[in-house]
Amino acid sequence: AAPDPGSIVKVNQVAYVPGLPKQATIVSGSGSPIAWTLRNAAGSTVASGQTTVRGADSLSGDSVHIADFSGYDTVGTGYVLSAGGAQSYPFDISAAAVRKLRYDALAFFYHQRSGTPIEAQYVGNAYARPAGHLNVAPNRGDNNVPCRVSCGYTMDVRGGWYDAGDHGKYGVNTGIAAWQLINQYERTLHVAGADRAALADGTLAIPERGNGVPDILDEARWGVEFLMKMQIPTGRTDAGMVRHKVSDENWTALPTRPEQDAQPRVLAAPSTAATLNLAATAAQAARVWKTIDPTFADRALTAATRAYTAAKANPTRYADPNDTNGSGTYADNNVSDEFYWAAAELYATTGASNYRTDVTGSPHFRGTGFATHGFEWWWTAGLGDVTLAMVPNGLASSDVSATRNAIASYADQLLTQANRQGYPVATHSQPLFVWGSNGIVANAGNVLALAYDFTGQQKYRAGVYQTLDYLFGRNPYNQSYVAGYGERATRNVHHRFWANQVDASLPTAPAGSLAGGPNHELQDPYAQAQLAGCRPQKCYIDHIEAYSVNEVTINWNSALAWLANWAAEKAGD
Ligand code: 9MR
Repeated sequence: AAPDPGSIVKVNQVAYVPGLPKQATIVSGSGSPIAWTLRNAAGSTVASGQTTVRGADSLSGDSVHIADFSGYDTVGTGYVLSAGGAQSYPFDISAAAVRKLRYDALAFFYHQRSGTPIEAQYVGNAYARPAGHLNVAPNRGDNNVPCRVSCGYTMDVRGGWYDAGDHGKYGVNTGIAAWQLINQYERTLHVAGADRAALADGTLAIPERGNGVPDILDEARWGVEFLMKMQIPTGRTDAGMVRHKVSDENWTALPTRPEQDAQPRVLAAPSTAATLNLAATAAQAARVWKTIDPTFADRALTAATRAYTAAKANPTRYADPNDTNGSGTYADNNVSDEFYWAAAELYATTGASNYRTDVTGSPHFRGTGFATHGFEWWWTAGLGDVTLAMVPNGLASSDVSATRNAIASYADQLLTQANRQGYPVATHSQPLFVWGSNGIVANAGNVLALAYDFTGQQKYRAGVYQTLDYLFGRNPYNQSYVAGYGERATRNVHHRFWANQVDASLPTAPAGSLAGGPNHELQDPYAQAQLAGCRPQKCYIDHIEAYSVNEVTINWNSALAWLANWAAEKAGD
């Protein structure tokens, strides 16, 4: 059955941030306003008022009112909002939660590392595990992986991050995830007032802490190095291209810890998209590591250049949409956006005229990709735009302004669309709740944040925190989609190790993991059985088998980490 929606008073059950709008959604069929009351932890009424009637909301099927208690701004814990005879979950008024989430959301990446032990000293005993995929029986290892369609050689592709609840490692979501971590740091070099100290060495619990390099870059490098290993060596057919994925030959059961996975590992054919993901992120890395580690920066630029050249020679090598035996497809047969992104990164890093020609000649130039979408693993033009809008480069200033304006216009579309909803959330140029909708929501929040960076307009800043309100429980099921945050937070994500629901000796999702979220297409049997006929925002269930609504991925968590970091930084403005 569909989840119990809980209290009719839906709030951000984690924390509203002081100085920002504070709203709740109340389910009520009343055609006239109803009274609301805000009480503090001691039970005293600290504010009260009347709701605004919003009426029928198509995304949830609920009739709703809005309570606005923005005027109350005293920091504290244990607040409860009452209306229509019901009480909300308790919540705080404080920036402490987003300040913690900026690190918890990044910690997700260390947990997902492959080929290295996950050590208790960094994650605690419950989350520690031996290294996966190093060829220690019964594990097959990524040391010498053959091609699924024989290629006459093997590759050593140890390392990287498992993308999600399975043990595949994929070029196209490693790329955007690594880019978002690096961009989170690179933003602090170029956006006035951005907080670089918050991302310094020693801020994350990872083995590299204390090595003199910002921890977020150490984590991102784990992804970039993996993409470089997936590049076909010189002298081989398709040299310079990047293999689309390395994964199990067949799906494993729930649970399967990484080191117990006995499936053979196989390399997929190279894809243009994965190759351009390496070109883009390694070019970005070459820029950011130039002074931090010049040797790595040089190696990255060489890999990026080779990849770009190979992609141009092989522009239509699409991932196989039917290769679903032991891994997902991440298939995408429009790579014009990846070409633009890679050219933009290479141009920002090198200033070379051939990249400039490719950038200015692209149909995506000046942010036109933002006409329909923000950015996702399959739509990366906007990542190139963010770089060209943020990082000083040789483009005409009118082109840079046009790019910034395109980002702000898209942010306006997002706000207009959100403000029509009963549970307002920026998602997409059309409100879509598909596989990974919470990743789409978090990325839309990134666009709002960037619009604020470029324009300083408060409406965009408010939109970022409204995005967090939705993810933290102001939604039809009172569901916090961030593990460890809120009274009713996601626990049972689809994951082969965080599989407490099927094996009590295993943990639930670690704090800061973002669940995929509502998906009206219901693409797994469990969700289909439980949620048939659901309205879009109600197509969610916190169950380990419901992979099309409750998986986690590196590319959704990278979007959340970027957003939480921004929200922590701007909380005090
Ligand atoms: O995030 C991906 C989503 O955009 C697609 O619609 C979906 C179906 O193709 O696949 C998602 O990615 C999954 C990948 O294919 C396999 N590992 C788990 C990923 C998250 O569910």
